[in-house]
Amino acid sequence: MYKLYYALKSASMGIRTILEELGEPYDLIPIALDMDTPRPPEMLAVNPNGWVPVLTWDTGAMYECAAITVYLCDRHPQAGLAPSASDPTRPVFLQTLVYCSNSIQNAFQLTYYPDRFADAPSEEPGAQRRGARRLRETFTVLDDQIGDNAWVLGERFSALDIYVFMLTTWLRPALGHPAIETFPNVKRIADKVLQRPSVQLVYAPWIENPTY
Ligand SMILES: N[C@@H](CCC(=O)N[C@@H](CS)C(=O)NCC(=O)O)C(=O)O
Repeated sequence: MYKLYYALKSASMGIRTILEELGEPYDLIPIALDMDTPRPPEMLAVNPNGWVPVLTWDTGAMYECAAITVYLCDRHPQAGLAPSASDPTRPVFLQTLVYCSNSIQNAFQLTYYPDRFADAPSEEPGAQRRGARRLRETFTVLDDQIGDNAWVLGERFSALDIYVFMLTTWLRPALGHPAIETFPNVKRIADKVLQRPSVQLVYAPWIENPTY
């Protein structure tokens, strides 16, 4: 039985979607995104940063959304959510997942948490503007990589498609972010991922109100 430290709007929604796709039982532990609300000590023991997602199970625990994604896919290979180590698409699976986490998520962080990147409050709007431009740059690289592919990896659906979908739910033109229509290949895949029952369940609050 998995335990997922969970908050709406956060990267923990992607991990919950993967657990739904795997058909694995899990408990959600609700966490306030606001860092002023104290985290449970057992969560902080795993992730001293206090961020979600944190995943625990009978014999272990970990954080970092991309790493959890790989771990879950490898632990439950029968679901076919990731190419195996010997599959020719494994390198691009890992590369793209790390790019999403390291470059695209980082650009989001500049816009959502500018205080972590600016030396003074007066410099925060500059960090936000740079983050919004960085979103355009990094999503464009992903969009070009996808090209005419049916899914990010080509013909095959994978956890990477869920990850990319999750990233698109954070795009807010009202915050200066590019609109998803700017990246038609990403949008084509996000639209298909949205149809999956797992996504309809987990993202119901976002589907009802995309600016929730
Ligand atoms: N690199 C981490 C980032 C996790 C992260 O930024 N989580 C956000 C929600 S998406 C969070 O917990 N935010 C609270 C905060 O950072 O103050 C991951 O991918 O798991």
